[in-house]
Amino acid sequence: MDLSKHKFKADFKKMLTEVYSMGLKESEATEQFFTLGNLIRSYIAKNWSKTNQAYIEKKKKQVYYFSMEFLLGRMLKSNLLNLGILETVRDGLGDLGIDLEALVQIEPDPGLGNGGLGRLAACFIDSMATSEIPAHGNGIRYKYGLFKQKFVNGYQVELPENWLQNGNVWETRKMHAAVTVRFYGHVWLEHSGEGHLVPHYEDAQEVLAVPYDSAVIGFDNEIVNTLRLWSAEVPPQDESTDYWSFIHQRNEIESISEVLYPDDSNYEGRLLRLKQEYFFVSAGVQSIIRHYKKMHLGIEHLAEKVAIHINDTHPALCIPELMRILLDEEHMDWEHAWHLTINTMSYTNHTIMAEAMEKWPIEMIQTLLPRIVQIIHEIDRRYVMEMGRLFDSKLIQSTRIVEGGHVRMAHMAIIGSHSINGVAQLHTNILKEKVLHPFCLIYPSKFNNKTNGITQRRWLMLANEPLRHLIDRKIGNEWATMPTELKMLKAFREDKRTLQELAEVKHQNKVRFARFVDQSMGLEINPEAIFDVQIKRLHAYKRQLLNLLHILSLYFKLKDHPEADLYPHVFIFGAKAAPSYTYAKQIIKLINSVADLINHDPDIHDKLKLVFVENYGVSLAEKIIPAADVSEQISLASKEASGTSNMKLMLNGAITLATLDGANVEIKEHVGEDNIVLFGLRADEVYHYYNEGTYHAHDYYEKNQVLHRVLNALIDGTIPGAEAEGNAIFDSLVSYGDEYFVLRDFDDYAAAQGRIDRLYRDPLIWQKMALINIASAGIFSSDYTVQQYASQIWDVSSKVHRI
Ligand code: Z57
Repeated sequence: MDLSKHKFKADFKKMLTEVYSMGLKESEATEQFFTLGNLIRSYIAKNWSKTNQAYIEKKKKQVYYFSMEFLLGRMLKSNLLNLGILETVRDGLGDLGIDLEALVQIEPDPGLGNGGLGRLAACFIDSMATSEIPAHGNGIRYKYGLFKQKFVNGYQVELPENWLQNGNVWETRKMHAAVTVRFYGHVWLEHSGEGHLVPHYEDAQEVLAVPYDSAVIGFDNEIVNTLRLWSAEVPPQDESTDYWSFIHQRNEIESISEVLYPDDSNYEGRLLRLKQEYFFVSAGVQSIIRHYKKMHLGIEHLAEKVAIHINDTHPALCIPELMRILLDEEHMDWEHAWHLTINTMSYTNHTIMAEAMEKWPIEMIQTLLPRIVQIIHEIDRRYVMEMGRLFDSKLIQSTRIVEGGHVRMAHMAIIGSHSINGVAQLHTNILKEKVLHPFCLIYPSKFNNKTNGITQRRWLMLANEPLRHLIDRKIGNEWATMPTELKMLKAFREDKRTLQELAEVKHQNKVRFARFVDQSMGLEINPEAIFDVQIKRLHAYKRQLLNLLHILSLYFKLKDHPEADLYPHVFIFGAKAAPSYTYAKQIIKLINSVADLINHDPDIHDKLKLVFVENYGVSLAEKIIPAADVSEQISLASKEASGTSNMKLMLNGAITLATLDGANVEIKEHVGEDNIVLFGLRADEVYHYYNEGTYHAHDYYEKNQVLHRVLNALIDGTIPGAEAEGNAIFDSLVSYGDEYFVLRDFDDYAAAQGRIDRLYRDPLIWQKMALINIASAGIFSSDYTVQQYASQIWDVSSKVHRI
């Protein structure tokens, strides 16, 4: 938008007096932040309603992205950047004696997600608005986001994250758009006068779903889409309501949108979680139908104008909920309703891990959602009947929805959608050939791949301004919306000056991060060292342990040979563990204890440091990623569906140290073997071990001297403070089979780390690798990912930029 600095300063001062009756001098950062937020809202108001009107007038097909999680991160700078007024505002505030960065800190980081899945949804809504896709997010307005992590004596302690404490400037409560969601009670079907069955409900609990809308601003294109998050409230009561039963009801109802479940890639079958899932699904689908009817096209054209996307199985109840509305409220016959439902729905699978697969007990759904359970049974019955004519009964039994007293949500999502996609090529292949192979025989054409992506605007333009300016000087700024233009940087691969400038940018970011570590943890780290980064949820399959065992081996090497030729290293971890995931919490404690040991050992100096940052999340990622030299992507091959921090780190010039898992495979294909450091088992080798049952972890303990010593350190008192954890982890590796092949991959990993150490010593070689990584990262922009969803799954228009 057009905004002169002069006008901005006048607007800002006016808003400050209007909202706070304050002059500049009396105001503090909090008031200034809210003032700026309100000003931004006033700037976008017109385009927001213009966008919505245009969608209705042009009768555009709309996409609704249903996700339990939207891990947005702070929105102030992102909104300013997308509006094209970041520099004007920074400058204008500066004139008024206000530091924009100080205001940025006031905004709470809305942690409405756990990890990759939630952050992907946030990247997608940014990219969808920028790509001019008529698409909106639909989710839950949790009162408490993901817990705040503290380390107390090296143990993870969880604290509530009250992000709404001071209000949320970006949201608008939309009372008139509230809908009612029904739980519990009894339902029976009766013939109506017009010859169809209508359901009657008795004793149902009614919950009022109130939407809070936030603007999703496209980059430099006047588009403003909507993120709609639902909050659970008590419906208006009449005079007959008993006061105390009302209070009781209120507590129960408001608990629905109270808190985000802190499990990532892990299923916990809690009733409240099921309530959450149906709550936002029912509210969202009802509100879509209400909105659709404004176009007066007739319900039979729904699938031509609406696409509903299911982010993992958490919103899979969309399928029976849409059926319910079409059958019970629109009085459509089953076949017609089913046809519309399938054509409307599409589903993304994000994992092959069995423990993450949702399986809800049928009685639980029966009690909570009596009408929905009838519809699920009928979908299942018809599937068995109709497919039973075409395929053998074993295949049908293994793919049906209801089995062993449970509803298999992935099966429902596949049967009820026209598209199912994996999130990286390898992941999609494993789905088709292994995990979902039976479905692939039945519905081969439903399966497709959409490799994940990230938004380069947040993860480079905002997080790494020094690099952004260097790139702009070299190749211009078209990469803001045409990210593969970054490939033009390859022309500078032999240009010593550019490589030197790149090194200086990285160094500057490392100094900045080192200052942060010093201030927040009282730990000095050397910016000349290799900054080796592993940032992601703590999960056994991601193998933070492999990294840690190697760090211990370096430590012992330095103890035995203080003169050993090791390039100085700082190993940086950031990770939250699910509160109920004991093993992950033991690993956190062990890492912290090893950090204590190494960081305080006077023999080690600054050859080796271990930093475990507290409370890793989007805001910390924005600090760490620009400072990273090495990107640890070391999951057991086949287990990480895609990964997305691999893409963010590469985009910021880190070298990937990786197994051939998830999107690492595609990163390798784009940068070439010389610009990535690979190690470890391949996915097919892992499956081979499973089939043959020939992995014997204990042998690696016995035969590998380095490993033997490192593993013994876990149980012989070498690591003070983590005796119990050391023993449990030792047993998991040595005695109980080492489920994720940590010991099998150890030697190969250590050798790969050795290659990193040698490569880093030649700055020209290293910076050339970094440059090629940045230049090759454009293809992993979520702009391209959502454009492919738009054309290949949703059948909606988008502004497609040439790849
Ligand atoms: C989650 O963050 C992911 C998968 C899940 O099934 C759940 Br539940 C949460 C992650 C995958 O582990 C990553 O590999 C992937 O990059 C990310 O989803 C986004 O697709």
